[in-house]
Amino acid sequence: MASALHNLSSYDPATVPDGNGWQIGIVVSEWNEEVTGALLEGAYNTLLKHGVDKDDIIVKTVPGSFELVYGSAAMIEDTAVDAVIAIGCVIRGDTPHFDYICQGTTQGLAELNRQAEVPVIYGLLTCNTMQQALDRCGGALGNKGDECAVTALKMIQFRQDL
Ligand code: DLZ
Repeated sequence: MASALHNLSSYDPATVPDGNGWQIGIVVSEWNEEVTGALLEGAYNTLLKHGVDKDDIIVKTVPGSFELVYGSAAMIEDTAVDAVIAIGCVIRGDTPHFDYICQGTTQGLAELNRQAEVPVIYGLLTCNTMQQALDRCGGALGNKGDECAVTALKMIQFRQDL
C-alpha cells in the first residue's frame, strides 16, 4: 500500500505477540502535548490490548523531543524494561531549528537502538503543520502510537526468538 494511504493503526492482530510478562518503557515529550498525549494513549491502550499488564508499563515525560535520547537511555539503564518507546512531535517553524531537533533526536535514537540491549522504538512525528500531526495521532491517518506499541512487541519477540 502506498505510504500516503497507510493508516498507522491498521495491523493484523494475529501477528502481534502476547505481551503478558513483558515490561515496556514509554518516554514522552511534553512539547506539543495535545499530540504526544494522544500518541501515548494510543501506545498505552494497544499494549494493554495485547496483554501487557498496566503495572508493567513505565511512563516518564521529558521536556522536549531532543531529551528523548537521554530519557530513553536512562530508562534502559535504570529499569528492567524489555523495550522503550520514544514519543515526540516536532512541528516546523520559521527557522532551521526544526531540522536540528529532528536530526539530533533521530540520530540519537538510531544510535541508541543500535547499541542498547533492548529495542528503542521511534515514535517521533516530524511534521510541517499541526494538521499533519493531528492526522497521525488518532486522526485521518490513524495513530502512530498504536504502530509503536505493535512494533515494540514484535521486536521483543524478535530478540527472544534469537
Ligand atoms: C525548542 C523546541 C522547538 C522550537 N520546537 C519543538 C518542537 O516542535 N517539538 C519538540 O518536541 N521540542 C521542541 N523544542 C524543544 C527541544 O526539543 C528541546 O527540549 C530544547 O531545545 C531543550 O533541549
